Amino acid sequence: MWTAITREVSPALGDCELSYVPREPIDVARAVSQHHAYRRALEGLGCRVLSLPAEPTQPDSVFVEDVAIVLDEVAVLTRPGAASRRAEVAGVAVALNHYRPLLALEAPATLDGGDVLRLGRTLFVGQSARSNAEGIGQLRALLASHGYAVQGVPIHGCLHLKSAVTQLADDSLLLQPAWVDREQFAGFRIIEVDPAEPHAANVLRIGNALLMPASFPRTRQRLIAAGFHVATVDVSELQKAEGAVTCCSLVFRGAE
Ligand code: CIR
Repeated sequence: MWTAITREVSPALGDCELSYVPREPIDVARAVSQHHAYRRALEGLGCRVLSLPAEPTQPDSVFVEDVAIVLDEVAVLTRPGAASRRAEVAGVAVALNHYRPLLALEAPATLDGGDVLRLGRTLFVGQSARSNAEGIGQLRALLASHGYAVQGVPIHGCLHLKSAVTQLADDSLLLQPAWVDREQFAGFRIIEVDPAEPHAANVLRIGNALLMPASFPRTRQRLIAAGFHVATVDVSELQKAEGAVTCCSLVFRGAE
């Protein structure tokens, strides 16, 4: 059984942080209903979904992925790179405390969960504007005794590592070659996003199931042609806040 921790959309979503996406008006009511559909999609893929209440003073708090890294053995609370997002950690920590022993990164470390791609026992971490060398170093030190390697990965032109690459199956990745070097992932079968859909690399994998935004039909077609089953969800208003599908949940095994 999978558990997914989510947080409902803040009424302040329009005041979100933005880095590589131009600001445009966000229809918060529509974002709320899209997020509702996202949670139903997670249930459809076998998750028990926890919905934390909306945080009116935390515009980006729907993007729970950035405040923790949940592994089988422990969870690590991050110190988000955007100062405006640091208050989001505490509420998710209360929820996670029921499922895993908690570790935490400390200043001057910064690190966003969106930069962390776990492939087997290696955590690849994007060297982004949000995740600094101290953050990567602290993560490495915290997880070494649990048998994880932590490896920094250069990225350019996007917010997080998982904007550029996510996992499709044990041996397969979906990747945007303009934002991350595919040579970083030697040994994996790599499918590239369709060039007309630069933001399409963010796919949420739950077991053998995949979920991606409805707005990337060409990339989805590539995945179907490669033999994958891919569910879709319309997250257009969350995409205006520079979010996609992995960022809205923390999915992990366990807890009935
Ligand atoms: C931010 O800039 O922090 C938010 N507006 C978007 C965060 C998206 N997080 C993610 O993809 N992991």
